[in-house]
Parts: sequence; C-alpha cells; structure tokens
Amino acid sequence: MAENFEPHHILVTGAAGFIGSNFAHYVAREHPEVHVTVLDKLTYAGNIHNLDGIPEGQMDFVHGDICDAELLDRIVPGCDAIVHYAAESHNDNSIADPEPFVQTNVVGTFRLLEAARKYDVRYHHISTDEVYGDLALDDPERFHEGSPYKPSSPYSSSKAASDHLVRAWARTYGLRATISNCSNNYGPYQHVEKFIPRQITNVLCGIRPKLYGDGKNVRDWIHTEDHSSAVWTILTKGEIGETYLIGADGEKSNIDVLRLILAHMGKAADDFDWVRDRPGHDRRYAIDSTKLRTELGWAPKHTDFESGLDATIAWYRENEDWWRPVKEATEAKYAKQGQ
Ligand code: NAD
Ligand code: TDX
Repeated sequence: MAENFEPHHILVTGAAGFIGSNFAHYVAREHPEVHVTVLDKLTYAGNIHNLDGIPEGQMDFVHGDICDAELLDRIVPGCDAIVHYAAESHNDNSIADPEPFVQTNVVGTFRLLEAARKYDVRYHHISTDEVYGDLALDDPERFHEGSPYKPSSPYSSSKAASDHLVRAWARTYGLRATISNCSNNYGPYQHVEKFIPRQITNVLCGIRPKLYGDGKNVRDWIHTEDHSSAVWTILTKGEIGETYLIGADGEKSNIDVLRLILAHMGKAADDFDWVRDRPGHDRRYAIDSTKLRTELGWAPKHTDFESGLDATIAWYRENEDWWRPVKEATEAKYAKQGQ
C-alpha cells in the first residue's frame, strides 16, 4: 500500500453537480480540517444550493469553466490536490448534441492536467465504467482494471479520451495521478434527467414513468456516499499511476428498479410507458471492485438497495423546491426525442 497522502486544500471541480456535491458534503463532515475550493460553471446540471450547509470556513466557491487556463493559474497553485468531477454527464444529451462533451470532458480535462503538471499538484480523475462498453446479460465476466476500452456513446467516448490523457500525463510527465471508474450512482441531488430521479418525480407529478427499449438493460447501482468514501480512500491511500474500479455489487435490470419505485410509491406494477430505446444503448454494466477492497481496504456501507432507494424517494418528496423548477424543461426535452 502506498504511503498516506494528507490533503489540506482540495480543488473539487463540478461540485455543484450530483456526485461532486455529495463528495464536498462528505469531506466537510468526515474531514473538517480539509479546505475545499469548488470550481463549477453552473451549467443546467449545476445548482449552488447543493452545497448549502457546508460551513463557510471550510469551503469557497469559484464560478468558472475548467477550460479557462488563466483561471486555473489563479486557483490551482493554492491547492495540494485536484479531484476532477466536472463533466457533461448525460448519455441522452450527448447523443442529441455531442460538442459540449468533447469540450468539457476532453479539453477541460486537458487544461486541468496541464495546471496540475505546472504546479505539481496531486490529481484524482473521476471516471465511469461506461468506458469499457457493455457486457451481455449472461456474460459471467464483470469489468476489472484490465478490461479493454470500448465506449459506445459520445459521452462515454469523451470520458474514455479523458482517461487516456490522464494515463499519458502520469507516464510521460510523472504527474501524481490516480483514476477511478465507478458504476451508476443514486442518492440525493441527482438531476431529474437521470433514470431514478426521473421516475420518482414523474410519479410525484402524476406523469407515467418511462422505460427505454425492453427494460432488461442492467446497471450496477452504488449509493453516492459509497462513491465518496471510495474516492477519499483512493486519494489518500491509492498508488500513484493506478486505476481503481468502484462498485458495490448492485446489478439490477431497469424494469426491476422501476417496479421497486412503483411499489414503494404505491403504484401498480404496470403503471408506466414503454418508450423509444436509446440509440446504441449499452446492455449491461457490472463492476469487480476486488482491487479497491483488497489493496486499499474499502467497503460500501449502503448495501441494502431497497432502503437506499426508499431514502432517495423520501429526499425527492421532501425537496420538491429543489427539482420542481427544472422538471418541466427536462420532460419537454425528452418528449421531443420520443422518450
Ligand atoms: P452532473 O451532471 O450532476 O454534474 C456535473 C457538474 O459539472 C455540474 O455542476 C456542472 O455545472 C459542472 N460542469 C459542467 N461543465 C463544466 C465546466 N466546463 N467547467 C466547470 N464545471 C462544469 O454529473 P454527475 O452525475 O455528478 O457526475 C460527476 C462525475 O462523475 C462526472 O465526471 C461523471 O462522468 C462521473 N460519473 C458519474 C456517474 C453517475 O452515475 N452519475 C457514474 C460514474 C462516474
Ligand atoms: O427515462 C429513462 N428511462 C430509461 O429506461 C432514462 C432517463 C433512462 N433509462 C435507462 C437507460 C439506462 O439503461 O435507465 C438506465 C440508466 O440511465 P441513466 O440514468 O441515463 O444512466 P446511464 O446512461 O446508465 O449513465 C449513468 O451512469 C454512468 C450516468 O448518467 C453517467 O454519468 C455515468 O457515467
């Protein structure tokens, strides 16, 4: 195991979004001695209120673009680590309009790597299991650190490109970098464009949930808090230059997840619409996280998906003010796509 790294001041990009804000809350709660600087462009997916409750002295917020090299020159030198979450993150959007994905996910990562290299700052890269493509439903294999890259969508290919940049910067320039590839996250603050919050808020609005294709596609669900603890573990104990896969053995078909949501919200099992499939729709993701568990001693805490889902449903019920302002526009966009 590598020597422990003790960060004092972390730059967290994209922390006004879903997973980054959960990580900022996690650090503020579990490691209050660490200062967090958030850099976020506040795109449609960012909401500064996701950071409400983090004590002022522990965090500062910079509104800006990761592609802005001059801005990075001002904020990176004061930090001893960068944890890079900022991204265009939604597959369906990447199919409708891929350009922002190349700009933010590829060019933005390049700018951050250059800043990390210039100021010799430790860098942790947040990526996705989607870079490995998909698995057949009956394949006994799961993704592992040696799986070949085979991305399917403009989103996942832009994330794959960014992973390759990080590997090259680590090998060629000796950048102190690590990478993690995580499976599908769920929990509070997730945008209503994504599968689980879309269906929960549809039910709350009296709209029938929408299921793509045959509903048999499988995702490997992990609670976002477990993703945060894994990233913290890799940042502080991970071996420089290494990649770690993050997953919590949460494989479920979309139709099973939807039926759980319907049951937990008092709806009939067939109270949803089948809609047009996503072009290029990945069939199944599944993560083998043995390396992270055995080498770094990490384990997930939220191992009961149904109780995590219940808590997530309760969060959306209690936080209608948070999601209501963006719900209508999100559904209008889907309606145009026949989804
Ligand atoms: P999100 O869309 O909820 O949030 C993205 C955040 O990045 C937003 O706050 C947005 O304003 C910000 N941002 C976008 N472009 C920016 C730019 N150019 N400069 C600065 N900020 C910018 O995304 P998420 O679901 O929280 O995903 C976060 C990261 O985790 C992404 O890198 C994603 O690829 C990765 N990931 C997500 C999942 C998942 O299930 N959602 C799983 C594995 C990995
Ligand atoms: O309305 C829907 N109906 C439906 O059946 C939506 C929005 C989705 N789906 C299906 C498509 C997928 O099989 O549900 C599954 C999950 O869809 P998304 O929430 O869009 O997630 P996914 O495409 O799997 O990607 C997510 O996990 C990996 C994140 O959005 C990525 O950022 C992450 O890298």
